[in-house]
Amino acid sequence: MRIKNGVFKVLTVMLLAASFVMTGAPTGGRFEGTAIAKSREQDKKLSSDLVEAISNDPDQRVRVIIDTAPAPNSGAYAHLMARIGDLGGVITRRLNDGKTAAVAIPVGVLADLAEDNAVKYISLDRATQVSGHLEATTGASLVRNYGTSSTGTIDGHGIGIAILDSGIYAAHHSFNTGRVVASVDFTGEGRTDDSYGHGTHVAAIAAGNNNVSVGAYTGVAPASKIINVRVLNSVGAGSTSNAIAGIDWCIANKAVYNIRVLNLSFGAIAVDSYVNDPLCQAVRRAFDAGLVVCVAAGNAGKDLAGSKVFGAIHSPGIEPCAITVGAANTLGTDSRADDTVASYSSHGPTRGYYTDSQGVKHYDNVIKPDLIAPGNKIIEAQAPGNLILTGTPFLDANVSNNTAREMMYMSGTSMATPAVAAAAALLIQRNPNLTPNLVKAILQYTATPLTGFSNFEQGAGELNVEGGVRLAGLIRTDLTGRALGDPLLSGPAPTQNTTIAGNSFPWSGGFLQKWNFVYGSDLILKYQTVYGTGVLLSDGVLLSDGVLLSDGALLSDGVLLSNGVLLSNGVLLSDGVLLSSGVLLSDGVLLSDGVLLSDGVLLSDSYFAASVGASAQSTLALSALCGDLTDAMPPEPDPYPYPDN
Ligand SMILES: [Ca+2]
Ligand SMILES: [Ca+2]
Repeated sequence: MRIKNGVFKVLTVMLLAASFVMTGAPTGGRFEGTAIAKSREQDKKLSSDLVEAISNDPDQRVRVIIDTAPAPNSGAYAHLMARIGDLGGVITRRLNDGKTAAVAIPVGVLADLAEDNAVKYISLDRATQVSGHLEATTGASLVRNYGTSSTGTIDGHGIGIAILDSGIYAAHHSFNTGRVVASVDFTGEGRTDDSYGHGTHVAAIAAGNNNVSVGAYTGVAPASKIINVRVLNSVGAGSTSNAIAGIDWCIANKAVYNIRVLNLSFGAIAVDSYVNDPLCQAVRRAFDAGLVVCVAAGNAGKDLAGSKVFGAIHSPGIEPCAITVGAANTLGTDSRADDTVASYSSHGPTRGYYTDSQGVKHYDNVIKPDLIAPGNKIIEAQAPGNLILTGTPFLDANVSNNTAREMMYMSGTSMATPAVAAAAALLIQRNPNLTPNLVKAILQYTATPLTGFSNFEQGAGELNVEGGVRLAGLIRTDLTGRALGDPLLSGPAPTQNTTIAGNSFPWSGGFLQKWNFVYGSDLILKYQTVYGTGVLLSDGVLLSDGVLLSDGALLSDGVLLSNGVLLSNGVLLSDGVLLSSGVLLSDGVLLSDGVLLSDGVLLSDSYFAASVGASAQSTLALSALCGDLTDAMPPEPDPYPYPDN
């Protein structure tokens, strides 16, 4: 249970008082001298946050608790109850043998009501909430107290997350105050706000606080620093060169803002091999500089007919060093038992290619995404008057009349990615020495696989912040100079499952290589060379002409390979798609899902997204933005403008 911090209230009252002085005497009847005197008299019967609410917006309906003086069977009591109704109030519950009433009522009438002798005291019915849906279902709410005396609460404090997007509406109360520590524009428009509406939503998923709706929309890392790197313009478009400039700015300024994580919720259809793709090369530079780079997988998981499409991971999600994120659908419940992969979430393998001197195309065919996270119909911060909402007004969640507290729905791998970026920030806060490779390994190892989806759809599984932060805290902090096979943990091995919302799930227990999945407890018990710098996590096992190579230099003995392996030319070596446990899907499932058999040859119900025309792409993009039409997290009205911190 979380109660608003009293310190914040005091601070806010001071700020309100200051603004009152600066703006001079307001006009309007309720601020006339006699009204002020009257309200001060009645303040004794009103809780201080209600007094503040009256001055903020007298028309706002609030939930209050009214303590009454007369006996519940008296005439005075009956008169009071009738008066509450006359003033527009609705009694929602009677408590304490009727002496206390829970009432929904316009806040502006409460000063008058408090004059009634039958009223002893009126206080705000302060909503208490365990956590918001996003925090709860990712397991983020479970790790807040996993810190140490040196880390403090695990909420991202001190860690910088760069949001490379369409800008951020920094005045939204989800970011109060001063959370956006830097804003820089690379679009040439000379602004860093968010008229498109995408970046504000993305930033709030990663780092929004609990101000609105009593924490219903708290982000995964609600105290982290937000770095607003605007690379998408007012219509949500950007160039590769803008994005590269933004990434290079983050590398150059990482020490200034302690930037440890980059969030890239954008991408383009992959054409070039990641080896030649300039955006992938920029991502690699950031990775080499010690930054974790989280990238959206893309929203091309199906065609216009709704058929599943494989091989449509966007660039730079095709880059092996990136953490490429697909979208899960939580169906609005905190439990994972009903979760699925969102229909639009792009599936692997990656299809960037290069053409050799003989004119033969060589496809990358790397297994992606790396993991999935909630991304369907997520309610988060709304930038006022934004273009997305203008075009699709039904995405308005309408939780508040205050534009600085308003929320909207959005869907897509763009929404899934910041949850993972913020999770990475929490891991780094818990164990600041983690390399980007180890962050990626931990996030995949602790992810929980969903039944019925292959690695091409969900990677290692669904984001599990509880398991990730717990494991990060067990990993030794003196990683420099470790040799292959050295102990990785500072203590005993953890229990490799996580319980969220009453359901317990095993971890995936492994992570993806370029063309297969490795698993086994030795991955967390022993230091692996792929956890270091100068290599990629995915470099541990390679294929050459269909022969597996594991020379023991990058992965220790005892690490297991899954049986199903996708060869670099797109042919499946064995008859199955990999599952995290190493168990193979049956041939029938494999075929009906339309996995590639060889380059350019597709099974009946799938095709590459690249074959879809531009207008079809925009239709698919709109469809993804609106999300799968399932149950989702419900709008939670902002009950009252709570003090902002
Ligand atoms: Ca669920
Ligand atoms: Ca609205």
